Amino acid sequence: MTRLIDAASAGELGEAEIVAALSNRADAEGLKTAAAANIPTGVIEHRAYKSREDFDRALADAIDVHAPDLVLLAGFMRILTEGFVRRFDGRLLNIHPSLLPLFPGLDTHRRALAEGVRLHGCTVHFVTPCLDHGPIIIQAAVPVLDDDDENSLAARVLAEEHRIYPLAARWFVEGRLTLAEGRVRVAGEQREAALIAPLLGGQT
Ligand code: NHR
Repeated sequence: MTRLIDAASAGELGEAEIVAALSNRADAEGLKTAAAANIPTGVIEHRAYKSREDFDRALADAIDVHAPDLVLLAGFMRILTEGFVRRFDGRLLNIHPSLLPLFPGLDTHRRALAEGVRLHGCTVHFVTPCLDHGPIIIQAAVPVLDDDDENSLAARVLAEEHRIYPLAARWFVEGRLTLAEGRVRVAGEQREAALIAPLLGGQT
């Protein structure tokens, strides 16, 4: 969330203006960053609702107050119901810390290390009711190094998350993303642009 706010301030999101920052956690770091940037913030505590449907409806209502064109999940850790996802169909994005469809769900860095993969990374995708399986917009790959632990690997992936999420948001805002048959097309980009693969030569 902090990175997206900083990106917007730096003009990296094109014409986009961040209209609100909402969280289910009052202690989310991004809320402080948002408040400091004079962006309206809100907290919708999931524990205050008796079902996922009720929480999702309250969250969706809080989002709609700001009438956003695009909704970005950033570190959001509650699985969203079909009703929520449908309400924001085609304008709800997530960034996931793995090269999907590998390692959907939680603990992706631990699982990547346990499997011994040599390539890991992150994925920005449209959110669908099927967790971490929506159409993919952009991915970044990073090497897994022999000495990596969860923290070092997570940090290498995070640096790429910070690069590709603002880029995907900018493409959306510029109207360059189209969806057909479950695949995303990015208008006016080099073919390779939606795959970021830095430093695969070996250094960190
Ligand atoms: N909701 C839908 N419908 N589809 C997606 O693709 C979603 C989603 C909600 C969140 C982010 C996701 C991630 O990229 C995300 C994608 C939380 C969990 C999870 O298991 C899984 C994936 C993601 C976020 N959450 C537990 C739950 O019961 C709670 C875990 C916790 O609180 O620590 O909701 O990683």
